[in-house]
Formats: sequence, structure tokens, C-alpha cells
Amino acid sequence: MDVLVFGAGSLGSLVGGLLARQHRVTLVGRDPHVGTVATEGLTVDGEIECHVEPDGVTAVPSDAAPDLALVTVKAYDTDAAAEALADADVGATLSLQNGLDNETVLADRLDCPVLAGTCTYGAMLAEPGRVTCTGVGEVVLGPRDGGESDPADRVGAAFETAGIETTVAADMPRRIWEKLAVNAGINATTALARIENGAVLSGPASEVAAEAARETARAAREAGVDLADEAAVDAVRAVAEATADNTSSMQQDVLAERRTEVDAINGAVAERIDAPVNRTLAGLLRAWGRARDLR
Ligand code: KPL
Repeated sequence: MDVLVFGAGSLGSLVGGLLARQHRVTLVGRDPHVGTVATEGLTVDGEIECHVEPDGVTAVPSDAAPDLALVTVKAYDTDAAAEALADADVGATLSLQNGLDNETVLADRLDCPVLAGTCTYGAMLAEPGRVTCTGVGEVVLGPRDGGESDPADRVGAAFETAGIETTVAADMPRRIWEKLAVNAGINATTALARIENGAVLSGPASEVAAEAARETARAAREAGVDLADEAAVDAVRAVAEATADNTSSMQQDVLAERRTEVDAINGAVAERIDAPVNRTLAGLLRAWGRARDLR
């Protein structure tokens, strides 16, 4: 399969690197990372070790015709991803991103099936050309509106061939909301308190994370998605346990003084319903970003 990964940050580089063990992969991202990948290849270390040689470029090639465009940019860059991919001849697109509505933004602009996905691999970009796998997880993907489809089966099989544990699911809308609950509970809490994911399992952070997840479940139900409070809290606990030593992506952003995805996570919940914990977490991170002029 010919795969174009749009967004060669930590997760995009890791998943792209794993796919490159079996498929032809092009990583679209920023220099110096993609320049190093183009000249020296990509090293994956940590819990998975390999060296692969995908292409590394800073823009979608004008003649790009990938079987799969894998979108791994931050949620606030989804519009830009859709714009950049609009002229390419793409077979199917898969969003592996945090937040809600990324698939809708892509589907509105792209003339191909758009799949939704979640990914529980942990990744950190260690230096240009080297990504560290901080946790082996799984990918779940399927049609963005639920149900079954040929492209989802084909993409799932391609991921499996590359050694990525993958489930093709018919209930992606519910899974995307559950993942939102996990991110709403873990990301902002760990970023503000500067704690690793496992610290939301007990102590003062645990009630903040659990309440943010319950509010997200309520927003899901208002949107017609059947997600119980307990299921959302259990999902937070399961991911916090599985990624206990990991630094959440939002804490990585805060430590690097980068813009965070809080608008697409806690902000998205607070926009839909009265959600005091999500509103407060979003307000604090927005204040932090504003003080640094991060937009
Ligand atoms: O998706 C994540 C993230 O960091 O964005 C979690 C699940 C919280 C794992 O760190």
C-alpha cells in the first residue's frame, strides 16, 4: 500500500515508521525532522526498534496518489491538512487525531472515503530522524459514521501486515467520544499539574480527571451517542494505567511551549453542554497559551 502520512510529529512518525516496515510511506512534516528522514532514514527506538527509509517531504507532492492518507496533525491543523490533500488523488483517508469533528472537516473537502480511528501507541520525537515508542498499543478504525466498509477492511489489513495490532470497528462514533473522554480527563489535568498519566489514578488529580470524563459522557449522550458515565471513567483509568509512565501529548506541548489541543478536547465539551470542569481546564490552558501568544 502507498501511504502518505500528513503530520510527521511524534505519533505520525511512529505509525508511519511502523507502516514503512511493509509499505511505501511518505512522511509530510517539518524540517529538520523530515529532511533527516529523507537523507538518513527514520529510527524507531524504545519499546519497538527498527530503522526504515520512508520519504520525508515538507509538502504533499504535486503528483501524490496514495492509497491511504493518514492524517496525524493536531486538531487545529485539520483544515490545513484538508486543503493540502484536496488536489491529491487519495484512495482513502484515516484520521488518527485527538478531538471531535476532524473527520467531518476532512470529508467536507476530500473526494474519498474518510475513516475515523483511535490509537493508543505512545510516542515522543526524540530528535530529528528518531522517534521513541513509549508504549505499544493498538489502532481501532472504521467508517466515520459507523457500520462497515471495504476501505476500512483494506486499511485494517494493511496495518496488521505491518505488525500494528488493529481492530476494524463498526462503532467509531462511540469510540471517538470515549477517546475524547480519555483525553478530556488525562491531557489537560496532566499538563496543568505537570504529572505523568498514571498520577490521575489516585490523589487530587483523579477526581478532576473523572469529572471531566463524566461531563464528556453527558455531552456524548446529548449528541445521541450511548456513553455511560462509568464507561467514560473506566476508559480514563484503563488508559492511565496502560500509559502510567507516559507524558501526555498536551503536557509535551506545554513543556515545549507549543499550542495545545485544549480547544478541540475540553473546549469542545464545554461548547456543547454546561461542563464546569472542562470549562475550567480549557480556560486555564487558554490563559497559559495567551500569555505566550500561542495560536
Ligand atoms: O492520547 C493521549 C495523549 O497523550 O494525547 C493519551 C491517551 C492521554 C495518552 O497519553
